[in-house]
Amino acid sequence: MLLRHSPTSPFVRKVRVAAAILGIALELEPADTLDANDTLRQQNPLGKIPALLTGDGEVLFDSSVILAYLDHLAGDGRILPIEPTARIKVLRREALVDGMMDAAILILYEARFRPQEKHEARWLEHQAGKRLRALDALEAEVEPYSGTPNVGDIALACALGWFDFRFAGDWRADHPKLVAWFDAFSAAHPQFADSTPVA
Ligand SMILES: N[C@@H](CCC(=O)N[C@@H](CS)C(=O)NCC(=O)O)C(=O)O
Repeated sequence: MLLRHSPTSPFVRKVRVAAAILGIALELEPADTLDANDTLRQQNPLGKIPALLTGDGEVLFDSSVILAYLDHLAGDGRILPIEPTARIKVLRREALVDGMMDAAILILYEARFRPQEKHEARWLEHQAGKRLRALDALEAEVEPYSGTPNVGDIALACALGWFDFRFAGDWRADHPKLVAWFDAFSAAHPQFADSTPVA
């Protein structure tokens, strides 16, 4: 299976970490989301990564769908619980974290796509509010890491690692429970470090 990727995308990292935990091999092919000639736009009309070419002609996106697919390949119930109450709880965590990353990415794109003098302060504050409220909510609800990873855990670890990379670890000072959780996740899964984003 071929993963269209970039080494710094937190959503791509979710897929790489899930695959590593489940023991599923993925081939990586870089994608340039800004290049109109990149085949990515034919593979995923949204032009976003991650996109997974499954090898049978199917292209899967987004990261949440890909993680569900990998769980299925690994025998079901490994990182996505089958029992409905647990499943919904884990999917809710993943949705909260993914939404937090979406907001953070929009903050980053404002700087990437618009010159400084055209930055829209109200829009940036709107997105920053989502990111901060989500971090606070996660700080309030996170339990000590269980050692058994699920899709919500994988998303959270990738988001926090990405905030270290792109936001200079600004989340750490006010979120000590998340810091402890992140340390425990990192220690429990040494393969997590293999996909640490680098500039
Ligand atoms: N909901 C998507 C979000 C993916 C996403 O935003 N990927 C970014 C890279 S981190 C991207 O491809 N951006 C290019 C664009 O928005 O055109 C997922 O979970 O996979």
